[in-house]
Amino acid sequence: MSLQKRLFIAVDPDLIITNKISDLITNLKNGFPAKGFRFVSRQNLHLTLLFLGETDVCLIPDISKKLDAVCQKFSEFDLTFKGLGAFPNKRKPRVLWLGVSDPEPVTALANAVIRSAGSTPDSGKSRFSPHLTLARVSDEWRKPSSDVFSGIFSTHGDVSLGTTRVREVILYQSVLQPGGPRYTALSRHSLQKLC
Ligand code: 3AM
Repeated sequence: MSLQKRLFIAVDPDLIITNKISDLITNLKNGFPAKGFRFVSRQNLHLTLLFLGETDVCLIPDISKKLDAVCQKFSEFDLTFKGLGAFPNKRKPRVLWLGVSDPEPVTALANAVIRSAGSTPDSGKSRFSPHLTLARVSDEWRKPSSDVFSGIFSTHGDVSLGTTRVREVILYQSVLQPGGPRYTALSRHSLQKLC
């Protein structure tokens, strides 16, 4: 049996934005102390470009090579985190996320990463919607009557956390553990420097 790792490809917010997101999560926890939220831990905050799932380890060098090739074609860019959103909707959220106000560069990068992995952007599972996951909501809390969610969106819906410079794309391994996933960077791929 071949060895597999659970992989995904992401970009990370810089330290200043990570601290601000972490403060926002603390505010959400204090303002809406609902047991049904599983907030993302500080060290796991990232914006996923593509989830690869269980992948044969012998494919990792090729994935890294393809990410290098993609990153040679893209320059560093700015990403501004703004606004709370939810999947599948704000009334019965399963995932609570932080949006971006300038989606074009990160979407172009994600679509190139998706293509390099052999998928077609904008088709079903691969469709990219830029977001940074803040929390996951357990099923018993996904009630339409819950005023917790309307409170969250009316208080923090327009939150504006500032801009991060995206300088690299990271191939992560995700190990699922009872206390939450542990993410390890397997390779880092620099975008082209801005002059
Ligand atoms: O950063 P987000 O939350 O968008 O939701 C998981 C996370 O993305 C996603 O991969 C990222 C790192 O775990 N993910 C996990 N399992 C998934 C699956 N089966 C998945 N995405 C699609 N299909």
